[in-house]
Parts: sequence; C-alpha cells; structure tokens
Amino acid sequence: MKRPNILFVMTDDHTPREMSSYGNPILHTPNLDRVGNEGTRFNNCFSTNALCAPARGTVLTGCFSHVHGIRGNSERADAIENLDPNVPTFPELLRAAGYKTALFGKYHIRQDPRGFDTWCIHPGQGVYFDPTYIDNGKEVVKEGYATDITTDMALEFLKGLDGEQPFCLVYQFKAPHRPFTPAPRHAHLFEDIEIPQPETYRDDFATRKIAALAEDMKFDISLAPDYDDIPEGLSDEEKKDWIYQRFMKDRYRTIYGVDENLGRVLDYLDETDQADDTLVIYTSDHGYFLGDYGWYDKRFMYEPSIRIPLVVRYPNGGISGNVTDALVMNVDFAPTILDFAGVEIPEGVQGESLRPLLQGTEPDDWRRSVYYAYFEDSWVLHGKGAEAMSEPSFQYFTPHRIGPHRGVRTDRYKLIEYYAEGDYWELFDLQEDPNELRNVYEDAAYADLVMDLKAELRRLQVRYGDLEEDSR
Ligand SMILES: [Ca+2]
Repeated sequence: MKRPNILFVMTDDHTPREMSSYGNPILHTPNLDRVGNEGTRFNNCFSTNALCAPARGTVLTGCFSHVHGIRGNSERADAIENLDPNVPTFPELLRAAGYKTALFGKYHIRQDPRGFDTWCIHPGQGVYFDPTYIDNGKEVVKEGYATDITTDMALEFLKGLDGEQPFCLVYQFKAPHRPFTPAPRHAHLFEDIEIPQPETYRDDFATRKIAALAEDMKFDISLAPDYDDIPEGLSDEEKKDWIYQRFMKDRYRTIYGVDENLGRVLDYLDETDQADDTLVIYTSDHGYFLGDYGWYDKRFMYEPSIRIPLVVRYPNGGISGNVTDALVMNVDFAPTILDFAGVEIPEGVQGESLRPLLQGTEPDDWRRSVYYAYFEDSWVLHGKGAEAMSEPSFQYFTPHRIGPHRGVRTDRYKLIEYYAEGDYWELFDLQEDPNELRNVYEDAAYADLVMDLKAELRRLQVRYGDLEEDSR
C-alpha cells in the first residue's frame, strides 16, 4: 500500500469543549469536526504534562517528559530543558525513511527543530500580529495575522511538492493561546451571545487545599491587565463576569480563525486528490481552565487541563466514522504516525500505536489507566528558598503556585499525589463527581480503592521509569 502523507495539526491550549463535535453549542468548528466525522473522534485523550514545551516534546518523541528531557517551560534562567538529542522524533524518523518533512508555526522548544527539510517557527510563544518567525534559522517579520500566515506557509509547502515523495507536514498554531487576539474579521463574532458560566465558576475549594492556594490562577485577577477597556464602576463580581465573557469570546474568535484556516488546507487536499492518502491528526498540547473553579491556565491534573481533542482521518487507512472512549495519551501520537508510515517504532517509545482503535477495534489488553506527571518550572519557593523546601510547607511555587504532582486516572477514578507538599493526596470519583469538587481521599469507604490506585500509580511510575522524587 502507498505510504500515507502525514498532516499533523496542533493548536495551543485548545480544549475539546471548544469544538462542535465534542458538544459546544455556540462555537461552530466545521473543519476541525470534519476530520473526526470522516475518521475517528477520541473522547478520552489526555496530555501527560499540561504545559506547552513538555507536551510538545512528548508529541514529537512518544515519550514522557522525564525521558525526552523537557519537564517545564524553561522559564527559570538556569534551567536546562533540552529535548534530548538521543531521543528520536517522528519527523526525524520519517525523514530518514524518505519523507519530505516540514514544520510551520508554533514550536516552543528551545533548540532548533530537528528532522525537517524546511521549517519556519515563532520564537517562543510568538505574537498574533505581524509576527516574527525563525525561517530555517533566520529571523524574519511577516505582515498579517499569525494563524493566516502559518497556513499560507503550509499551503506553499504543499504546492511545491513533486507528488512522488510522501510528505510529513507539522502545522501548529499559536492560537488560541493568550492574550486571545482574534483576526479583525472575527473580532465581532459572538457579540450578542452570553457564554454560559461553568458549574464550578464559584468554587470554594472546600476539600482541595492545594487548589485553594492557587490564587494566581483566578482569571478575574490575573487576566485583568490584558484588558484596558473594563468599564468603570463595576463591583468585583460584575468585573469577573465582564472579563469572563470577553475572555471566552476572544478565545472562540481565535479558534474560529484556526477552523477557517484548517479548512483551506483540507480543501487543498481534496482538490488535489490527496485526502484519501493523507493521515490527518488534529489535537492540542493540553487543555485549559475556561473559568472552571474561577480559573484560567492549565498545569493541574484536573480534567479541564489534561483533556485534549483528538480527531484523526485517513480514508485509505481503514478509518471511518468511529467514536471511541478508550483511554489514550499524547505519548501515543508518534508511534501511531510511525505505524501508519511503515516505519519501525523505536524501542524507547513509551506510547502505543492507536491503529487498532482507529480501525474500530479496542484490543482486550488496551490500557486501563493513564499516567500524569507535572514537574513545574522551578523548585524555588518565593521568598523562602531551600530552607522552606525541606519542610512540607505551603509556600508559593512559581508560577501560579502549583507544585509538582503526579497521578493516575482510570475510566472512573483519579488519584493525585502532591509529593512536594507533604503527604497530600486527592481522590475523585469521576462518575459521582465529574467536576472534581469532592476529594474523598480521607473517606474510609474508599480506603481499598486508594490502596489499589496507589499500587497502580507506582506500577506506572516503574513502567515509565519516573522514579526520582526530586529529579532536579
Ligand atoms: Ca500550550
């Protein structure tokens, strides 16, 4: 069989809740949905470390953060967060197997991209308007809106191909990362619509003491500086509601820009008769708190932060119209791509190929739990330093005061260990409490379950080799 082309599409911080096909009644995403409707939609796909750079390392390598080397976002001046050159990436392997490889848009890994015949990326986070790009090592400024420009480059690459060599195009958007800045043509969408507030908008954190300390996660406090047009004279509650509406609408508008642009690329594949032979994957690096618990941002192992969209299409690969609830992770993307391309999956890869799930069959021995590990960017506690580190204190971790934690999630339960803050744990019954408001770790009725889940967490730590208590 002809080797498939690969079109890997990734946005920044996009949640499944912000797609029509996952149930959003307001934001219409016909092109993002098209991929899943004509292929497979995954209802339970998770990021294994909900932060930009580590998640991107995982996608490229099929390995967890502690193996590929990027545990945090390298925000600490002395941090060495390098993508380990000895851990191969899927573009490198595809290129060696004869694929023409290209990368455009957001990359957010400190070192230059490896394994691409051509690349043009935003430095770091990038900006939405008249963005700077690093074009194969050389800095250039391109006029216009980042989502459009990244797509123009992707299309230019596709149009320049000879049709003989299969391609692997890694096409990644800055959107919808904050500050959520839409294209002018989308700036007035949703103007007359009131976005509903999430059920947990006013959480009191009664049973989650670490979460209660994450003051900096509150969007009405932390996002206020992003807006210079907040009306005067609002009460604190009114101001929070005003920011929420604006924050959500601007996000939706930037996502609308992504959907529209992805449509241009999918249309091009149709027009050139390449759609049937192209494996299209759409996902995001991690999720986002959309006012949940009164928060924005990500990092915590709660559902809004770790859930990611995953839709996959490849008509000639035996994929059509499936929806699956199987537990999958972003470590699975690289081995899936290699599997379909007929390239041997390196021994060190920690994910599994999703091919059977994509083709409509869940293997009997498919995983029953997923692993999560957030390492934070720094062990430095604000104003305290090493002295405070030695005790189970509740000082301020940078940024957002979210200390390192790890956990296991099954189809029904989630156990989280905050190992740097004393022996503090959380257990949620996702069936009874899908919003994760009631930590039942101390509840005697769950004692046996806690024991089982702790054993499962330790089993996964051993299996994936994540055993160091303090890996810095
Ligand atoms: Ca991100």
